[in-house]
Amino acid sequence: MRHPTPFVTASLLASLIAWAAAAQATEFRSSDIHPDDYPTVMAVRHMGETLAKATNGKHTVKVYAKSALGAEKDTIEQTKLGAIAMTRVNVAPMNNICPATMVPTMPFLFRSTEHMRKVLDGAIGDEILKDCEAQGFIGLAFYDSGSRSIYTVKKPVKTLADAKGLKIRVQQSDLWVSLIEAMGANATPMPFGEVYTALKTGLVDAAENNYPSYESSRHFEVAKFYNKTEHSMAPEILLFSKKVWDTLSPDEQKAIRAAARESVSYMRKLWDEREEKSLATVKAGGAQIVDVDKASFQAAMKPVYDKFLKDPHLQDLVKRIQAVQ
Ligand code: GTR
Repeated sequence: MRHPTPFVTASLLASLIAWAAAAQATEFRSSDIHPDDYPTVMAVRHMGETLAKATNGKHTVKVYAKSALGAEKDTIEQTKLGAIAMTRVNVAPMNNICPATMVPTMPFLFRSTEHMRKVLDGAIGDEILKDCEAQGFIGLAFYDSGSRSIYTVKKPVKTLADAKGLKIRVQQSDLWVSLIEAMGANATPMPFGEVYTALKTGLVDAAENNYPSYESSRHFEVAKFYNKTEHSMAPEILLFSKKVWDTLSPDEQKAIRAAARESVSYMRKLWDEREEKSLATVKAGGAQIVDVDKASFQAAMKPVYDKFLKDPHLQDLVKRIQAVQ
C-alpha cells in the first residue's frame, strides 16, 4: 500500500518554523534615562540589532529611553528582580551595591581617555564587571562617559577654595557624597531628572557632569559656568538581570555578551562626536568654560581613597590600573 504524500508545502513549512521561533522569541526590555539620540541609548539599540541578526530574530532589545521605566536607582532594582532584563546606568548608583564599581569612579584615577579605555577593555574591566554577579547583575560592558566637571549657577570655580561651601548635586552614592565633601562643599544626592529644577530654584548651587549630559539636560541654561575640574571619569555600565540570564542557554548568553562588546566601539565613535557637538552647543548657549587649578582638587582627594578603598582587593585594582601604560 502506498503512503499518502504528506501535504506540507515548502512555504507552509517555512511559516511553521517562523511561528515556532516567534513563539519563543524574547524582547528584552532595557532602560536608560537619556533621550533617544544620546550615545548610550543608540548603542544599546545597536546592540539589539546585532543580537537580532545573530539569533535570526529570536532575541531583540527594546530600549525605553528618557526614564520611561524610572530613575537609575529604580531600574537597577527592577533589573535585579528580573522585571526588566537590562539597564544602562552610570557606575555611581552601583557603588553602594557592587563595591568594585567604586574603583573606576575614583577621582583623578584615569590619566586620559586612552588610559580609561585600555583598562576597561582589558582583564581589569572584566574583573569589575564580574564582581557585580554576586549582587544579581551580569555586567555586559562599560561605555564612555567622558570626564565630569562642576558647573555652577552664580560664580566660577577656579581653585579648591572657590568650591568651599557650595551645595552640589551628586549621584546617589556614598562615595560621591564624600568626594564632594572632600572639596569642602556640601553634597545633595538626587536623581538626574530633578537637577534642572534644583539648579533653577536654588536648592543647589551646582551640579557636575560631562558635556553631553550638561547639554542634553539643558543644565547649561541655568548653570552657566562649566569649571573644568575633570574630577572623575566614572564610566557607564550595561547590566543584564542575572535572574533572566539564568533562564537562557549558554549560546544565547554568548550572543548577548558578544553583541554588547561589539556595541562599545560603536558607542565610542558616537561619544567622541557628541562631546564636540555638545561643547559647541553649550558655548553657543552662553556657557563659559572655565580653566581650573586641577592640582588643588586632586590634592584634596586622599580621604576619599582612604575611606572607600579599605578592601585590599580594591586597593590592588587601583594599583594595577595606575600601572597600565
Ligand atoms: C550622566 C550619566 C547618567 C547619570 C547622570 C547623573 O552622565 O550618563 O547615567 O549618571 O550622569 O549625573 O545622574
